[in-house]
Amino acid sequence: METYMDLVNYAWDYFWAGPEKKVNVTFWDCVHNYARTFRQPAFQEEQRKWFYVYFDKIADKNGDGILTRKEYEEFLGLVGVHPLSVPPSFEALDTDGDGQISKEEFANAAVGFFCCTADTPAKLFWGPFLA
Ligand SMILES: [Ca+2]
Ligand SMILES: [Ca+2]
Repeated sequence: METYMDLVNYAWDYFWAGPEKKVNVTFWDCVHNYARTFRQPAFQEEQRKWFYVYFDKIADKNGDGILTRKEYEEFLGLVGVHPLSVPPSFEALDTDGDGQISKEEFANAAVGFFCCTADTPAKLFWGPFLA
């Protein structure tokens, strides 16, 4: 759990806090920072590297290079997703349908979540959005 929180804190500093190291951001700060996804071509690859680290250090608990449904369930549990809500996300990320999530499938969905404005399965990366 400490590693997860360390990564979340690094991500906050990298993606949101900016050089001023803000501890709070406004809605417009969020919009401005998020727009880097579309303004800076290398930013998506930077995001991919972050999610490789999330995969290796957090999600892939046994380090075998793939995520089982249980591992992904535990990963989403870190952000409060109930286990019963995980199957649609797992199936969306498992694009080759082999019953496992590879590192590439994981990173593709993660980057797609932040970088793709089309309605794709990547929208389920962090689980379902609840109203
Ligand atoms: Ca694994
Ligand atoms: Ca797969």
